[in-house]
Amino acid sequence: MNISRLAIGLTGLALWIGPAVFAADGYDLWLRYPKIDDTARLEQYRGAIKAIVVEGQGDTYTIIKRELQRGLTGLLDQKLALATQVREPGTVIIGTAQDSRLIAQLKLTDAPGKLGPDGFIIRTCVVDDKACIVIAANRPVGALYGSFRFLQLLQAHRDISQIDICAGPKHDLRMLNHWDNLNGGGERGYAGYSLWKWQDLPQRLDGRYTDYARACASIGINGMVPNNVNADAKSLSTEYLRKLAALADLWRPYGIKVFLAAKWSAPKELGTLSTADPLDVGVIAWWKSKTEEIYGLIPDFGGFLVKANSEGQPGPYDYGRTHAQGANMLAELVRPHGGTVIWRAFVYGKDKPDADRIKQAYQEFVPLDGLFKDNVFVQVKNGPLDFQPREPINPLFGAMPKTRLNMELQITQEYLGHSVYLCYLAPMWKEVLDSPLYLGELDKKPGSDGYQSIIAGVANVGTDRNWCGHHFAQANWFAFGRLAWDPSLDSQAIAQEWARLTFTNDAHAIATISEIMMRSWQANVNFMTPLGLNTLCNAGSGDEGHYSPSPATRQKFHHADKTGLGYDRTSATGSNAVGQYPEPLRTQFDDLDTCPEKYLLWFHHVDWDHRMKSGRTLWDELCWSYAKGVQEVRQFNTLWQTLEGKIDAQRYRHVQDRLKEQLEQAVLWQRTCVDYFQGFSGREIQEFDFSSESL
Ligand code: GCW
Repeated sequence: MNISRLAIGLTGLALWIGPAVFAADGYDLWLRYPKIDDTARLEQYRGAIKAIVVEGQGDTYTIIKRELQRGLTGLLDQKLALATQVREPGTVIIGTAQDSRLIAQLKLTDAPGKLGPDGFIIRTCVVDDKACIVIAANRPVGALYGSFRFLQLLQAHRDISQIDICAGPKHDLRMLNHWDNLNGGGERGYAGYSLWKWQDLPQRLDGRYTDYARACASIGINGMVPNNVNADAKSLSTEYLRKLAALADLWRPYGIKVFLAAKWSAPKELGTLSTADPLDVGVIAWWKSKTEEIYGLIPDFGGFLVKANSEGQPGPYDYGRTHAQGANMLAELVRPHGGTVIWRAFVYGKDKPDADRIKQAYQEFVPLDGLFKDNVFVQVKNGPLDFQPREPINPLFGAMPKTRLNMELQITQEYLGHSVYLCYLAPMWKEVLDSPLYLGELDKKPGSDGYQSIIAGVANVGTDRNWCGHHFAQANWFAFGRLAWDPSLDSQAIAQEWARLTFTNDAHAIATISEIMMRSWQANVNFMTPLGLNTLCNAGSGDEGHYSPSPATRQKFHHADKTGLGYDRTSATGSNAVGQYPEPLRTQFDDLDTCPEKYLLWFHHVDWDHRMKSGRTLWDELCWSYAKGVQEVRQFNTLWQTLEGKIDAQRYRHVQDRLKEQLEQAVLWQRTCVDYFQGFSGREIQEFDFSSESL
């Protein structure tokens, strides 16, 4: 065959199979925009959406136009006109009252105040006697969020004959923390390498930076820290700040603000100083000029995130100063620029008096309440230990009434099976987000940075083609965005919405996918760390760390002995960590009879023969939990098989393979832990028959 004809033939083939191949590899996340496959809906949409009017000018409006054209062309499978005025019914008008004459004339009175700077309205309105859909906001970025939401309604086949949505976010700053190192590696990342190619910046901008921003904006994420909290001082060097500025410029129109994780010893490492004492005039002068340099390059720089005096990181304690003194020094410097200092409360380490590590953050931070400047946030992990499969809420929430606290969640599955286990995290996050202790934090006074509330999630994205390693890990990125916007949302509703956008609108598939998702977290808890156990995994900071079972090396976390199992944190005989909780939680956790069984071994050392609510002894309940966890994963495998042919083969097989591996892991966890604990209990291992349970 003639070579050039072969080449043409291959190109044709690639064009032909291209979109299908890419559609199924997960790269498009929940932004796939396939043609609506429900004929009645498609007709409704085609009748209701005929043209788009975007009157505003500027980069954000360009992005809005591009996204709507891309989305609507895909979903409706027809080209859409960009109009300048309302010529026919079915015109979609997008913008703000300031930028759009059409929107200004509608006088949407409930917009200001309720929506805030980021909210939006999507509403069916009559404009110039024609039925139109209006997407209105107070700022262009709100119109962008509204446009994404509108496309998502269509992707989920929602009825749009009379829409009236008015949505403003509950958290002002909804941010991702990337634990990425400057050399392209990352800490606790399980989806390939870091997305940020520092060596290519600022000249070369990888196309994924834009797709990342699109994905973030589509779920309302508006802030990010690109570098690891175990920071490298080099990220504050002029060379790296220029690189960061290029990213900030690219992401600004998407509404994404950049922050930096700052290393406390930077004045010594980058400068010529011999100290990093926050009260030293030379140190203050160094940070001042650094801060000014940053704002010169990035005028809307968000501020600093700091991990200090924890796990070997330097900090103000090295100089006999407190966290407040450290945070306030930086806060004063970023304040004139509207910046924020986010100071992490995840502290533990050497020279600490209390043997029970989970008490340390409270002990160090509560006495500092009222001493932090008003543009400081103290960033607190959801639980008091460290992103375990399940933890009770961190008692710092509610304990510092004069300080703004913000929650740090972990989207990356450090302790929940990396990118191998299917584990939908929204139900776990909801346990803390719904707690009155946390909800109180959202009503504190805004600071000089304008923020009343922040929420941070440790990101799970990397260079893997599907961004998150496991296709279902995308759901956790999505759910984080949704809950950051509105923490009162229901986990199952988010799961179903994600399944519709990401996979299909087929009713059986949505029901099955969301069913697996909703059961997944508890299943993982059961086969890893049931009944309030924690940290039974292997140690290590590399890729394999915190993955496999290793209870024998974790005595100090589970305290197993001949009499029983669990960590005594009671007031009478234990470490009295319960004393850090307000009433009624304190008494509830302290009492063996009222402590919820999901936290039992977190707070109590319990006799092997203790009677559980099920009627089983603790030992039998432990065996049952591990067996139940394994059984659940076995069922996920069976349920998933019912989806063959309902979703594309590529993603079907990928998930199927991971579920098989998860089952092998679950069995390994069960055997290892049950055998190990049997060495203490000396009791027989019960077998459980789950065969009568339906799927
Ligand atoms: O969960 C632990 C991780 C560390 C991490 C630390 C932290 C960034 O094992 O890798 O360091 O928490 O949150 O600072």
